Amino acid sequence: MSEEDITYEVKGKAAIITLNIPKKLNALDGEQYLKLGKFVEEANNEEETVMTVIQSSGKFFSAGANFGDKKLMQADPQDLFSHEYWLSRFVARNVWLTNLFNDHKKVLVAAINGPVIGLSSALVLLCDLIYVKDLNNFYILAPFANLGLVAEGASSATLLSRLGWSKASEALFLAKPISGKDCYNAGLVNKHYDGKFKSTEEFNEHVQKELFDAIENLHDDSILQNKQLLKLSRDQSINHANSQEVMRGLGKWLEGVPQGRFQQLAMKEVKHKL
Ligand code: CO8
Repeated sequence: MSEEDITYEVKGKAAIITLNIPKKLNALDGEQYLKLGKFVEEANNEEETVMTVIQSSGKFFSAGANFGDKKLMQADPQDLFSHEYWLSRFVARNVWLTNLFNDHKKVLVAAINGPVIGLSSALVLLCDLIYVKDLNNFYILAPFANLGLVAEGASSATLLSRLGWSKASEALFLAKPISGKDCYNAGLVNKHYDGKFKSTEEFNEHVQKELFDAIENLHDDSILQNKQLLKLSRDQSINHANSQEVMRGLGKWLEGVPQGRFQQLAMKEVKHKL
């Protein structure tokens, strides 16, 4: 029996979503982003939980969109330049996923075991609490400018609000990785553990335990209402960025540049500068 690529479970007051594709650095194809979104939706509707934890496996949290996505690779070449294809596979999916993360009712936690790239990094930037296994083995890479794309997942808004203009400029204009230390100094990271855990599983367990301790004896409804209040001040910028990004992104796919770049990545002809 093959192992599940993404799993979902409820433990006490938390829904736990785990990315489980370590051999591909937890890169996600279109179907897997859809599955992740459906689990986030399920977690949103849980009656007994106050937190949703997204965790991963292996050495990367997620290397972003899977450049070997079968639906993309096996598509009719004509489709790859059509509005119909990209409206459903890109515009609708990104708007939906970004909204799901932004509008999530529970406290959204990312337990980060390693680097995070592309659309996955945008989703992490929409999380409320971010715990990092080892700052020295963590970076955020938003390589859109290197792929002929534009910011996704409202990252044009969240990179600015969470890292400041200068780091957001480096990330988006120069496609530079933002180091764990820079993320920590900018206030993005709640806590890091200097690599004291031997495995990602051990780290994940520890983060869950800390979270359960932290919410013990707190009033669930106050937590959830405070989440709604806190996000009020960011909703407008996230929603505006989301719609602007997908319109510009659609234009890029119709021009055809990203298709070629994805193929080059898949053939290992190009690499990102790290
Ligand atoms: N997709 C598929 N497989 C991947 C990916 C990926 N994004 N990243 C890594 N892998 C695979 C590699 O192919 C390799 O597999 P194998 O062992 O079978 O050859 C394995 O993971 C290990 O990778 P590397 O050997 O490359 O590991 P390195 O440590 O040398 O390098 C890097 C790590 C720098 C992360 C490198 O793998 C890399 O650059 N990956 C690509 C990252 C990337 O560009 N992701 C896409 C970001 S853009 C995005 O997320 C939004 C785009 C929207 C697309 C919408 C489509 C419909």
